[in-house]
This record gives sequence, C-alpha cells and structure tokens, in this order.
Amino acid sequence: MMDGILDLQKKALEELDTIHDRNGLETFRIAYLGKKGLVTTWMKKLSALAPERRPEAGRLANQVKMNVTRCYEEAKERIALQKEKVESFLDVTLPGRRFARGSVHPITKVTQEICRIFVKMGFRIVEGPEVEWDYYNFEALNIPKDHPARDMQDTFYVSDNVVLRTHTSPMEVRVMESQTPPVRIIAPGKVYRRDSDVTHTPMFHQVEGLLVDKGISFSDLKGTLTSFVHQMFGYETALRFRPSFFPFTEPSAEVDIRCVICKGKGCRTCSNTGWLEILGSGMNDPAIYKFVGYDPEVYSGFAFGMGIERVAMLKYGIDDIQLFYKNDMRFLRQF
Ligand code: 2U9
Repeated sequence: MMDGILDLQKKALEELDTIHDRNGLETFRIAYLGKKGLVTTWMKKLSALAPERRPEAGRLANQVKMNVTRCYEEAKERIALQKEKVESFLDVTLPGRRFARGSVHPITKVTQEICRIFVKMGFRIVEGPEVEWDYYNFEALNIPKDHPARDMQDTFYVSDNVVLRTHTSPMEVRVMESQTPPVRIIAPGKVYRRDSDVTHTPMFHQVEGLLVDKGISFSDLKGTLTSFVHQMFGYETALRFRPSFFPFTEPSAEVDIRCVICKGKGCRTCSNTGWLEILGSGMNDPAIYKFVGYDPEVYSGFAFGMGIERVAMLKYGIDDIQLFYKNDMRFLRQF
C-alpha cells in the first residue's frame, strides 16, 4: 500500500516535467487531483485499512497529495511565465508582413501575347541555342561569307564559325532540316547584335515565324499577318505592306501600322510619316529550300520576324528601350 502511493507520486512528478502547455496541465489535474483522480482515489482507499495502520498511511497519503499539488502549482507558474515571455516579444495583433509580389516582365508578357495569337492559328513554338553555328545563322539563310548582308547585322563572334545568333531564323532552318512540310512554327528568343543606342541594345528579343506547305501564296502571308496585327493592336488599326529586301525572302515586305501616337497625322515617334514599321516578312527564297532538301517546285511558304522590344514600346507607349533592362520597380510594377 505504501509503495503504491510512492510509485504514484513518482509517476505524477515525472509526467509534470513533460507538460509545457495549459491543456496538458488541465488533463494532468483531472487525472491526478480531480474528484475521480488517482491521488483522490488513493485517499478514499484509506478507510478500508485496519484502524491501527490508518494514521501512518494517512500522513503519507497527505504528504503525497501536498507534494503533487505543489509541483502542479509550480508547473502552472512555469507555463504562465513562458506564455508571458512569448507574448512580450510576439504581438499577435500586429498586421502580418507583406511579401513583395513580383509581376510578369513586359517583354515576357508581349512574347506570350504574340505566341498565343500564332498558336491559335496553328503555329508551334520552338526554341533553340543562342550560341549558334555560322552555318545556321548565315550560310543556310542565303548569306554566304563576304556577303554584304552580314554587315546589316553586326555580329558577336565566339570563334571563326560560331556566333551569338543575330536572329532566331536558325531555328527555322533546324526545324526544316528535321521535318518535311507542312511546317508552321514560331521561334521566340534572345538575339545579339553589336549595337547600342536609345533604340538598340546588344541583346534583344525576337519572334520569327515560318509556314511551308503546298500552294502557299503571298495572300496567305497577308491574311495571316493582318489577322495578327488586328489581334495585337486592335481591329481598327490600319496597316500596309511595303516592298523591302531580305536575303532569305523574295519578294519581301515590311508591315507598317498607323502611328499609335498621332493616328497618322505625323509626330516625332513616326518621323512625321504617320506609319510605324512593325514586322519584316516575305515569301521563302527557293535558295533556302536547297539547303534543307525541300523541293521548291512542290512547296512554298512565307516567313516573318519582329522585334519584341519594339512591339512592346509601341503597344505601351514606352520611349526608352533601356527601361526594359534597368529593373526599376516603378517601371516594372505597371505591367
Ligand atoms: C528562314 C527563312 C526566312 C524571317 C524573317 C524578317 C523578315 C525580319 C526582322 C524584324 C525586326 C528582325 O527583329 S528584327 O530586327 N526580321 O524582317 N525575318 S523574314 O525569315 C526567314 C527565317 C527563316 C529559314
């Protein structure tokens, strides 16, 4: 009987040491000191003892009850103190810290918008290396070494026959090499040219597109690009196709839209012409097909290209290309 109550005391005090919150403490109180608790039940058992053993057992039981109660009170104080300590440095009523939320970069946004329009028309997105063979960047695009067209795009050379791509056209060649028509692709990505002023940066972004199939004519080119311009700049936007030259297309045309600033009256942005150049395009030169093994008697197609920064500047009325690369949150937050 005596050993039993001492074991109970030992168990109770060990358990108290493991309690660190108010709920645990209350469970302990009910389990040991409550009306039906283990200690209380022990006290009640005393009446069943022989009268001569009761005084000693009673004293011991009382002592145990007092010890357990004292340790319980101490634990209560310890836990209250802990809570006070936490609350003194943690004010749960303060508003939470806001996380700075990023936004999609305008170049990414415009690229996605352009891609979405062409994907809806059945084009597939392709991506590839920015460090490219001279062969894919120039040779296979009808621009041999010493051709004057190489000067049109001042190039970063990595070695004699490796360059930083000056356009995403190499992707079109790579795709044509690896599949037979019909081909309908767009190639977005970074390109590099040795150029730097208010309207040029050494790295900029392009989306180029290529369509090859049987029976493709200039009217397919016109229809596709007209639909693109309308979806991108609004259905009321006037556009015109102006004859031009590219080494990889014949005939070639540049696409102008009515000036988004002056609506055609003439202003600084459009150099008083009322028009803004937005796209280059043309029918694929049969010379290109020779490089990739397509038969120009069977297949024809068209290609186009545009600078994303230029499209973004016109769409959002941005007058300094450098703003895209300065990481100024006041600028970026607006998109
Ligand atoms: C292949 C055949 C033809 C892609 C084309 C342009 C016209 C063009 C420029 C616009 C502004 C590049 O960003 S820019 O400097 N691009 O004018 N690009 S046709 O023609 C191709 C491409 C690949 C095999």
